[in-house]
Amino acid sequence: MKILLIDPPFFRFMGYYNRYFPISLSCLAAVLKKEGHEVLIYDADCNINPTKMDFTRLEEDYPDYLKSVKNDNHPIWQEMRKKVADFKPDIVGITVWTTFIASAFKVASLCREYNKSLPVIMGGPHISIKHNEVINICPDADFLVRGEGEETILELVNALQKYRDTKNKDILNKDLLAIKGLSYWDNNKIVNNPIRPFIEDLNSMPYPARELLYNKNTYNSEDMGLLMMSRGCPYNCLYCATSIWQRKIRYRSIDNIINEIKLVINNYNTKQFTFKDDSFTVNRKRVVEFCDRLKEEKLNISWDCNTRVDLIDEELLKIMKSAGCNSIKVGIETGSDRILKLINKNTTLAQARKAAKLLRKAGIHWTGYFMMGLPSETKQETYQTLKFMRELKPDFASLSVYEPFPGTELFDIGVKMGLVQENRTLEDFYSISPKYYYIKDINKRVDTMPNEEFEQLESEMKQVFHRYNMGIGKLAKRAIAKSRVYIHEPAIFFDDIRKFRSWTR
Ligand code: B12
Repeated sequence: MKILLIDPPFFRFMGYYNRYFPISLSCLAAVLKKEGHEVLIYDADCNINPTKMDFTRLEEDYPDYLKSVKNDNHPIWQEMRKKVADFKPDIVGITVWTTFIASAFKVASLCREYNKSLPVIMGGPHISIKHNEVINICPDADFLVRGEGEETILELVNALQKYRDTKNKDILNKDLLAIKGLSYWDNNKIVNNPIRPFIEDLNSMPYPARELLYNKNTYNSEDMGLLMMSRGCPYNCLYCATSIWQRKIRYRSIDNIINEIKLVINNYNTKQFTFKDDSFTVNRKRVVEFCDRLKEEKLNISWDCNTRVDLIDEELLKIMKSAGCNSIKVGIETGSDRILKLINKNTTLAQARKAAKLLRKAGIHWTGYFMMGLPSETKQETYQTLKFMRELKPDFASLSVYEPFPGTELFDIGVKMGLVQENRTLEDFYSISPKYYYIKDINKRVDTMPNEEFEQLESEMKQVFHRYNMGIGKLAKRAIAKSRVYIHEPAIFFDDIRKFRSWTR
């Protein structure tokens, strides 16, 4: 079967940088390819010529995004029509996150425009949680895959292939009913098959099929270095939407990861890798083993990762740095111990102070992630966050405004507080700004102050963070952290300069 896997356009509509290839679709593509299917991954959000880089201002462009999504003649939709018509898929798969759901629905409708009976499959974090809503409001989604997708999509594609060959509807119905993790309409009835257990051995999965990315030459060597070493996270932060992984962490073996790294180096000459695991250092022993292997194998790569303030220590940072770690991102979130407790972060301000000190001492470039606008957060607490950021002095400070995502405990708390709307309609997704998707009353984003006051506070915070990051010393430190990569591939240096120029615009 010919399967087209699509990552819907989002950042690209607004001119923002985005070169993360979709790991999800590459994992699915690899499994389908192994079974003999012909697959193409169309990352329609890849934008190598950004005009904007300051993501703290992204929300200001959401009205443009909504306008573009609804504009049938937008060049991105014309490109998509052509892509679909050129590839002539038998099946389409679309990844869906809450933020870009309107775009995902539009992609589905364009596929249907190409061929009325083209089976459209949707999966991803939003579908895993809100499948009951999506199946009712999106007329163009035939099959929804909940949770981990590799085995489900393969069984589904095989069932659809059998149906194409036999035209036997009874066999198809029987096959569909046996596919765990699948939801679909059977006549006028929604069928939610039982959940699918997690893949027990992640090593049994083929490596993400980067080679099946449409226009793969668009990505530079660094873009291809995106990698996940584990799935899941044992922590229970109430704002986090990874409930599909159920707080259970599964690891790939170190051998398996090292071999993927070697493959990426061989195929794309990659020097800089990014490990996107939720909490990279959750298992200290494994990290040490991994670093030892990187050194033993003399892979000589640079890499960055995300972790928590309570999962690092001086010795570990030394080991990581000596194995090439050049950047670490940690969630500080807030300057208020009360809010830390509220979001169940299970860390304290004292631990954040200690982590900042250790990271500085280790000489590793580090980013602090901060949040504002959590339910019950007062203006004074938001200012505490600002003060705390200045005290910790991260090399880069990232600020996001809290948004309630379905499937999180804070979402349910928001529903109880009357701040969050549990369900949405198709029209809502096309007309409401993504930052308000599940906010009940857009004039009441938070419960502690009028909206106007909150927007003023938001704008002030974003400006301060932006100015903070623009410091010349900070920029120099970032450049130094990546210097090995720049020497290895000067094109990445020029690319970063272009990014910087878009960022300051
Ligand atoms: C890397 C990443 C990013 C990267 C993007 C990289 C990219 N293009 O892939 C960046 C940094 C840009 C990013 C930004 C954001 N992110 Co993010 N991100 C992640 C992260 C850490 C990893 C994603 C990943 O590759 N996972 C590994 C793959 C294997 O898992 P998966 O994507 O879930 O796919 C599996 C299944 O879902 C399913 N599946 C997925 N798609 C499909 C499609 C089909 C057809 C089928 C059958 C199955 C299927 O099968 C896959 C394989 O098993 C996840 C957390 C996580 N651990 O997953 C958050 C996550 C996806 N992000 C999230 C959020 C909220 C955001 C932001 C809104 C943050 C912000 N406030 O700015 C932005 C929005 C960006 C956008 N495009 O809209 C949420 C999404 C919640 C939701 N309800 O949609 C997550 C789950 C984090 C969280 N814990 O809450 N993010």
